[in-house]
Amino acid sequence: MTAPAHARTSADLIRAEEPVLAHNYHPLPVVVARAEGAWVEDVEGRRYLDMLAGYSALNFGHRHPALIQAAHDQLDRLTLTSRAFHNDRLAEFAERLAALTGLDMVLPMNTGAEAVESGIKVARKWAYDVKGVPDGQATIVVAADNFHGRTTTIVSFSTDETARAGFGPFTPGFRIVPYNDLAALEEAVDETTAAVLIEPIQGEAGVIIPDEGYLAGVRELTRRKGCLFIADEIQSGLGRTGRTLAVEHESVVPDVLLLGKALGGGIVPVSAVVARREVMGVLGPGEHGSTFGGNPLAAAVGTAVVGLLETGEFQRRADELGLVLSEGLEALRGHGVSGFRARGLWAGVDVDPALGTGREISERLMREGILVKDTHGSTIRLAPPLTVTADELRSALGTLEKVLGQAG
Ligand code: IF1
Repeated sequence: MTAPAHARTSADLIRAEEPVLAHNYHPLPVVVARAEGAWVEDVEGRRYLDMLAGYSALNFGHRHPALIQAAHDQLDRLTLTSRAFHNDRLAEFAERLAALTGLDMVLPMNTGAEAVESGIKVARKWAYDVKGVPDGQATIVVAADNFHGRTTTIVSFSTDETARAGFGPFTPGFRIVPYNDLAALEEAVDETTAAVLIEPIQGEAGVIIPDEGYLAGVRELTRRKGCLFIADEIQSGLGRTGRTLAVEHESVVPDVLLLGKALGGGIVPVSAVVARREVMGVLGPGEHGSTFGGNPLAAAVGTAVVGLLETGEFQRRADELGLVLSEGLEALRGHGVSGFRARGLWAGVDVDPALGTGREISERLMREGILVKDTHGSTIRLAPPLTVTADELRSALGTLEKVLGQAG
C-alpha cells in the first residue's frame, strides 16, 4: 500500500510516476503542489517564481480570483450538455470573443491542436466551396520551425524530426517555406492554396519575431492571391506581447484566428477558431464537432477571460513590464546572454553555450527558485504571468545574472 499522495515527498512522487506514466516528457525535478499568482510551491513548501506560466496558458496568473469565481459559480450550476442542446453560456462567450478579436464567428474547441486542426478543415472546405479549388487538391503553406501542436496531421508539416519520427504516414497537402521570407511565400502560394498558416511570433522555435512588415506582407499577399491568412495566436495571443493579439503590432487582421492556452484561464482547456463569416459559414450541421467544445464551464471561464482582456489592463501591463524585461536582458548581453528576442512579457534568451545547455541553466534557476523552460540548445524562454510585478521581474533577472555568473 503506497503512502497517500499528500504524505509523499517530491522524490517519492517522481519515483512513483516512472512505472505508470508515459515518458513523453523530461520535467524539471520539481513537484508543484499549490500556486497563486506568479508563485508556485512544491510538496516540501519551497516557493518558485513561475517564469513559464504554462507556456502562456497562465497569462492571468495561477488561480486568478475572477476566473476561479466564474468556475466555482458554473460548477454549482451546469458543467456539460454536449452540443446536442444549447446552453445558456455559449452565446455570450462567442459574442464577446468575436468582438474582442474583430472577427465574426467562433468555433469553440478544447485544446490548441484541436483549434489548429479545425482551422485546417475550415480552410480546406472554404477552398473547395468558395475558392473553387478542385476537391482534394487544397494546399496549405506553413513556415519551417513551426510549432502548432502534436496531432498526426500537425506533425506532418513540422520540421522537427523529434516531433515526426515514428509517427508516419503523414497527411499530404502542406508546403513548407522559410519563416519571415515573403519571396518564398510568394512562390509557394498558388491557385490550389487554401491558406497560409503561421505563428505571428514563433514560440517553440525560440520566440522568433519576424521583420517589421512581414505580417503585413503576408496579409497583402494572401488577399492578393485569394487565399486565407490563418494566424496561430495560441501562444502569442491574449495579452502576452502587450496587445490582445500579436498581429496588432502590424495592425493586421487575419481571416482566421486560432486561440487556446490562456483562453481557459489556466483552469480548463478552452480553444477557439475565430473567423470571418464567409469562411466559418462553410461549416454545416454535422460536419465538425467535439464532445466538450463550447461546454458551459469552458464558456463561463472563457467569458471571464475575455472580460479581463476587454479592460486592456493586462495588455498594458505586458507592454510596460516588457520594458523592464528587455532592459534587464540587454544589461546581461555579453554577460552570459549572447542574444535575446523579446516582445511584451515574452522573451527567447540565447545563453552562451559555454555556460551550459538550456536544460542545465533551467535546473540551476530552479535551484534558485525560478522556473523556466529551455526551448532548443541553449535558448530559454521567459513568459511570466502578466500579473508579475516589476520587483519580481527584476529579482528573476538578478537570479539569472547570478546563475550565469556561477556557470561555465
Ligand atoms: C507541449 C511547445 C510551446 C502552440 C502553438 C498550437 C499549440 C501550441 C503556437 C498546441 C502548444 C505547447 C505544447 C506543450 C508545450 C507548449 C509549447 F513547447 F510544445 F512548443 F508553447 F512552445 N500552437 N504549445 O505553442 O496547443 O494542443 O498543446 O493545447 O507539447 O508540451 P495544445
